[in-house]
Amino acid sequence: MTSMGYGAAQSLTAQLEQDLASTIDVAPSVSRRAVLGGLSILGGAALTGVGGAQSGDGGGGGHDHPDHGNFGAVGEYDSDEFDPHEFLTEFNTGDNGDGGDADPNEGVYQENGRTVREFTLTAVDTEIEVLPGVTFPVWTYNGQVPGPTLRVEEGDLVRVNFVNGAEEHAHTIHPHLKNLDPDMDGTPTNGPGVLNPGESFTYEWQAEPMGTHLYHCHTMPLKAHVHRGLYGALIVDPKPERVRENPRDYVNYHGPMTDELVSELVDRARSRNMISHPDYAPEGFTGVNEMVMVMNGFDTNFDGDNEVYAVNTRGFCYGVGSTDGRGNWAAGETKRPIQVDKNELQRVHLVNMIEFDAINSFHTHSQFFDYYDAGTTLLPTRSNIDTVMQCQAQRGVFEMDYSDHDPGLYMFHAHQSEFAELGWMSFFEVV
Ligand SMILES: [Cu+2]
Repeated sequence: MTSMGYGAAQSLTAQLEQDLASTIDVAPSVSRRAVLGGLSILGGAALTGVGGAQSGDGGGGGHDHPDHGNFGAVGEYDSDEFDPHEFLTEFNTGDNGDGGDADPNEGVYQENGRTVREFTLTAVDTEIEVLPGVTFPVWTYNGQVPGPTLRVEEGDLVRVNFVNGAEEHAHTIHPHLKNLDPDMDGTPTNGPGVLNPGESFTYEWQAEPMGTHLYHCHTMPLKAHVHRGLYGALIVDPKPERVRENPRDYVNYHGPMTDELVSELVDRARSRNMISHPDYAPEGFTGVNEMVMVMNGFDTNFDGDNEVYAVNTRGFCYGVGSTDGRGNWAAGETKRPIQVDKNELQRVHLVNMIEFDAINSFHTHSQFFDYYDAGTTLLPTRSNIDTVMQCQAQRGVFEMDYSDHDPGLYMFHAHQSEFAELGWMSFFEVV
């Protein structure tokens, strides 16, 4: 039973990728490598249950397509510079530009009685593989799309050293926060305006309100700067003490504020606050698994329409390859489902940064979730839903409980069917 399900899921991922790869239109500036020719072979093999993309002569197409071996496994991503699987759970709580490698809190210090979290974001032009064999020229913060997920606590001062290291374009950083100083808004009309290549500026933002937010470049033409990759998630954790003092600020609720409710809200704030309470576990769960998913897309022929859709940049990156259902996948496998422990609460920070399409959406199979619009309340704004819709810059938190589900693969995807077939199709693997 289980193995057939895994085979079907693998075949579906392979078939969709093959369909997209065989029809994708790319501009001369977008690199499309010969490896795409091998996808039909992988797809055919997977559909007949042969599988084994890693085996033999490098994908089964070696005789007719000797170049395949140069690009890694057929149907797999070649570059590992940006890994959507790592990005899912990487949070930067303050650093001085080394990505937090040495000490994740080296950029955290006290100043005038408040906590400062300092970050360095550098605009860099680079390339990123958005489909196996298709490399798109991106404009990035710190060389990755999405940019680093910044995570701070309510009330902190967020100090961002922005360096424009791009080759030719001016950029800014505009935060979706409640800022009191217009000079820090990161728009062409305010403060330093746009920053030309070689220029830098230090933005200072108030970490208000709590929630799942975002930052992006606000240089004209906006759609180009956003679509090319200059955006990232910005999470503000609630401060439990503040919730206890002013509980009504954290709920869309006008009934009596009982001690029980206040206590529940404080517990919920603790659960949402990874900075102060990294090991906090709500009753009934061994823990919370937090993930960041940024829905995005890429216009590979620059016609003002997306050809590839994704969550966290790479089409089908959370699809199914050759997992055995116990979290084991083939060496070098770059497409694989997101493994979730059924005993943990799954919390997703979902941000829509799609350009050129009015809306995007997130749909779970065999699962319903509670949704907190913008993450700015501690009680759900929508309960027990399996699909949520977001326009660009809309975001939210949702929580899922898989404790009563059988182990196996559960699909999730955009419920714009077209987006799903063009890359935004994924699976959770419940173990
Ligand atoms: Cu820009």
